[in-house]
Amino acid sequence: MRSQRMFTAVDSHTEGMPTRVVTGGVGVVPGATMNDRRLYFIEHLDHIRQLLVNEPRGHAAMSGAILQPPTRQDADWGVLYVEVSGCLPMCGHGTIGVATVLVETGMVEVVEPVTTIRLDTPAGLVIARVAVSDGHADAVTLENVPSYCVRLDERIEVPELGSVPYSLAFGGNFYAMVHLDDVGLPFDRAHQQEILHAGLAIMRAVNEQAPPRHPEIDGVDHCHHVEFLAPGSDAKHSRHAMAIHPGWFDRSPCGTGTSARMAELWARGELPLHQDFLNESFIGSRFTGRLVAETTVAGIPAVVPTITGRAWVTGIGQYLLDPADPFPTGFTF
Ligand code: PYC
Repeated sequence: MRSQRMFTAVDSHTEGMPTRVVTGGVGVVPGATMNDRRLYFIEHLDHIRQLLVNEPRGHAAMSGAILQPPTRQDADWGVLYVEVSGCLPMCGHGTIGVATVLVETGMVEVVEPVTTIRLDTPAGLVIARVAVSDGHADAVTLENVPSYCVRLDERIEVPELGSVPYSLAFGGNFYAMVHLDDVGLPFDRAHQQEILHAGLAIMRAVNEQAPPRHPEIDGVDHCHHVEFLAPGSDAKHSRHAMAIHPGWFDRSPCGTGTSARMAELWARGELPLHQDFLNESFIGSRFTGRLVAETTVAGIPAVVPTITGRAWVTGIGQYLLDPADPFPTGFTF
């Protein structure tokens, strides 16, 4: 065996969605803030993301998180989120995976019944409160970055679909929210290819005609997620299919998507603070969300969401790159 790179990782899944938590092999990414590091990583180190999430080491719906020393004094760890669609500013299921791994590997001081971990993410400080019993991380409640509604009940012209009603909100990433009924599709995994096709067409239309832009986080200026709402979804219990660029579905209920959905429901006056919101994924797994405070983002009314979910450690791996490997950045299929 010979290797020119070796990455160490603890693999996990959060309500069905993988997070490869990279604990070694990347080194410290340059940058004064975690978002500067994200932008540096995208420009200079994207081959590492590709190697870790693409086939044959990953797959078409692979996701990961690279642990870093924090760039701010009030945080315990820094995190860079990587997945097949790129390097996200924030990822909810990934944060639940990271917090679970940090506790279960003893990489943080574990306190029962609740271990609090402060994470420096590209989108801002995220606080993870891990419910721990007998050293096991039973559930994680993360306090997310401020989330806000950008558009309510607007329409977008989408080739093949016509004029589609949608709303758009930020919950760590930008989410277009569309009712499945409005594109004539059922909430049924047997129809996943048509739902994905519609989602990618809507993303393209939003990014071409009205790209969103975060007023405070550099380089957060596109929509790569469409949250298709199932019939009957409301401010207490929502079910959705989350279509993600370049062509896959979140298996988890999507932490940042749940945050965006709660910001949208709050903007409608349908979801008050301190009320549970149950969000269900395309595979039926669940997160419980709550809004815990009101705030602003560059003057825009916003809310602070919490998301509670569970993760499980699935393996520990060392991922190698043989210098003769013909696919040094893997491949997509
Ligand atoms: O949980 O925030 C999330 C997420 C983003 C993309 C996939 N999952």
